[in-house]
Amino acid sequence: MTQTNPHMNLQKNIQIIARIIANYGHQYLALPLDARTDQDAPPFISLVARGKKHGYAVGDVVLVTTGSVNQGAIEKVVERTNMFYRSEFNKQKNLAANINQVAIVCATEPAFSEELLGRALICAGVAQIPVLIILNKIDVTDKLEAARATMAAYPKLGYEVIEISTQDAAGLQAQIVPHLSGKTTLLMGQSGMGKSSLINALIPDALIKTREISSVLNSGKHTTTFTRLHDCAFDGVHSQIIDSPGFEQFGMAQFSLSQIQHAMPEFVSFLGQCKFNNCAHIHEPQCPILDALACGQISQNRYDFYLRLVEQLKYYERALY
Ligand SMILES: Nc1nc2c(ncn2[C@@H]2O[C@H](COP(=O)(O)OP(=O)(O)OP(=O)(O)O)[C@@H](O)[C@H]2O)c(=O)[nH]1
Ligand SMILES: [Mg+2]
Ligand SMILES: [Zn+2]
Repeated sequence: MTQTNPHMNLQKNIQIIARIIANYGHQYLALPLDARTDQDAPPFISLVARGKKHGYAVGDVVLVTTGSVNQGAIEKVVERTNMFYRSEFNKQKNLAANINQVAIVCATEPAFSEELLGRALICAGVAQIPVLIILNKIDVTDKLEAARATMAAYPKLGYEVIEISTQDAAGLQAQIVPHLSGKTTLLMGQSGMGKSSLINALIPDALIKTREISSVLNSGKHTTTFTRLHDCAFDGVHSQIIDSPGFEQFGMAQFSLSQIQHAMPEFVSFLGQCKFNNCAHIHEPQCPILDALACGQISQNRYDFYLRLVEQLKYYERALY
C-alpha cells in the first residue's frame, strides 16, 4: 500500500534544508531533514552542485533550491561539524561529514594492510573523530591468530578493537550494536573487508535499497561504488551508518608534520619536550620520542610507519616546518 508522501512533488523554486545521503561522482541524493532512508518511499531529491563547486559529502546538511520534480541544486552547506577526508595529490577527497565515529573495518581474510589502517587512524585523529577498529570474519579460524597478532598493538595505543563475524547474526548484534546505537558512523576500509555485509546484517533491505539507487546511478557491480548513508533504529534509538567504497590507497598530502605527530597517540605525551622546538624526532639529540623508541616504549613498527609518512610529506614537497 502506498502512503501519501508529504514531500512528493516538491514545489518548484523553493528553498529547503536537506541531508546528503549518497554521493556518486558529482551527483548527490538527499532527503529533507525530517525524512529517513528507512521509511516507506523516502522522498529522495537528486542534487547537483551549483557552478563548479564540489566537495560536498554524505552527511552534509545543505541548502537546496528545488527545480523540476524531485531535483534541485545545492546552494551551500548549512551544517558541517566535521569532515573525514583523504588527500590524493593535493586534492582533498571528502568522504563524510557530520559523523561522530569512524569504524575502520579490517578482516582476517583477505589479510588487511596495517599501513592503510595506520593512515585511516591518522586521518580520524586529525579530524578529531573517535575511532572504532573492527576485525571482521573471525569465523575464518585459520587466519584468526595472525590477524589478532597484528591487531594486538592497537588497544595498547588506546584504540578500541572489537571482533565480529557478519555470518553470526546473534553474536553480531551483541558485539556491535552498543557501539553504533545513537551515532552516525562512517564504515571504511579496504575492499572485501565486509563493510556492506555488516550493514546488510544489521539493516534488513539495505542492500536492496542500495541496488535500487545503484541502478539509478548506473552501476550494477557488487563492490560498493559510492558512499551511502543508511538510517536505522537499534532498540528504537535512531542511528546512522555510512557505507563507503573500499580503498587501496590513502593519500595524506594535505596533512602537516605537526598534525601527523599529534595524531600518533604514543607521541602525544612527549611533544613539546624535545630540545629543539622543531624536532622531527629523527636524529636530533635529547629527543624523548627517540628515547622512548630506544627503550621500547614506542614500537619500532609504528616508528617506521611514522618515518614513511615523513618521507611522503617530503615527496609532496611540503616543507617540514
Ligand atoms: N567468512 C566470512 N565472509 C564474510 C564476512 N563478512 C563478509 N564476508 C564476505 O566478504 C566478501 C566481501 O564483503 P563485502 O561486504 O562486499 O565487502 P566490502 O568491504 O563492502 O567491499 P567493497 O564494497 O569492495 O569495499 C563477500 O563475499 C562477503 O560474503 C564474514 O564475517 N565471514
Ligand atoms: Mg561494500
Ligand atoms: Zn623529538
